[in-house]
Amino acid sequence: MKKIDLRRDTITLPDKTMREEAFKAILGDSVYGEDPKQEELERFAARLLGKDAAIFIPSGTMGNLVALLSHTKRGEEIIVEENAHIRTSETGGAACVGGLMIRTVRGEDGAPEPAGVRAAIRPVDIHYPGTGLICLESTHYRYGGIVPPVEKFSRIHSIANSHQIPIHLDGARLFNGSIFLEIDVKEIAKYADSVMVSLSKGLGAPVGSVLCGSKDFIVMARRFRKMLGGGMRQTGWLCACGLVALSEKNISRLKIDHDNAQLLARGLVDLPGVGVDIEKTHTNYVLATLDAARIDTHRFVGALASDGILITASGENMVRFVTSREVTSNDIGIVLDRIRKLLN
Ligand code: TLP
Repeated sequence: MKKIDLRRDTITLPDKTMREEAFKAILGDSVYGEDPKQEELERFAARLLGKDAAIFIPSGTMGNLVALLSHTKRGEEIIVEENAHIRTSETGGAACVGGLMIRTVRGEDGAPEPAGVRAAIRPVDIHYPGTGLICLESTHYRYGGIVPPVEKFSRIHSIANSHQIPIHLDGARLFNGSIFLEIDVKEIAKYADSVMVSLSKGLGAPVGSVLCGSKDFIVMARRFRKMLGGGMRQTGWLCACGLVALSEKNISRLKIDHDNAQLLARGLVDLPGVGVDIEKTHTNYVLATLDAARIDTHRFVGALASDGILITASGENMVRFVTSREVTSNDIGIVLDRIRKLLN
């Protein structure tokens, strides 16, 4: 029985080109700037994201944390969307390691409401922490990979500028966002002073993220990456995979994942007891609500798992499917058939 894994896009394995490029890479000690592939990846990523410099970091979580540490001072407050990954899913690193307070602003479309951001910025007062940073996220993980409108980012950027507060963009899946919006990734990244992009999700590299920003910011980031233990040595193998991950051909194939998510979403809405908001299915995530009177979420997930179809229960009556290069359109047909049978 073929396993069809729709739990996450982090399950993606390096493809043949990545493995070949990794094998060929000339290696050096990257902590001393002597790994040619890491240098090449960092230069390439900075150009691609429209920033002056970049740094290769072992994970998205560390990339975000390094950004927070580089932008802020202990005791400051950062503004994030209420369900931002930085707040919900990064083990409290901002508070524990950064000594930062988190102020949340809700934003149904994934971007914190600009008026709320404006109101959340602290005035100068001896009683208040200073506002050190505003964080954005695209695509938004908790809201099912939706792509916040860039127009909102632009408004937040103006507000931040007028208060001289920097912006960090958690762009773990930023390329999915640019494909959905049909704009260059720079057109999103330009609203942020720093941006973190994951290489190890839909783009398929085994490990890593790149954090991009100004030259001075990256100098700080190098210190904090080292402090957190993220100064690796012969990174060339990983960075060779990262360069393939960021190639035009590899990025543009993310559209296939989006098409497969649409195929799945459109198939699911026709099934009894299943609801999907097609309008909110922007990228490679499909969130489906299950009618609790007819379907028990955990039994549903369990029944599919026993057939080799892996999905995630993402709340009481909600399941999540994530498409990736490991899943074909044919697999989506199999999944829909199986769910149809299960519900009938
Ligand atoms: N998200 C993970 C979850 O935490 C489980 C996943 O499986 O996709 N920002 C965003 C928006 C993310 O979705 C993630 C990963 C990260 C940052 C952190 O990246 P990693 O996993 O590389 O530390």
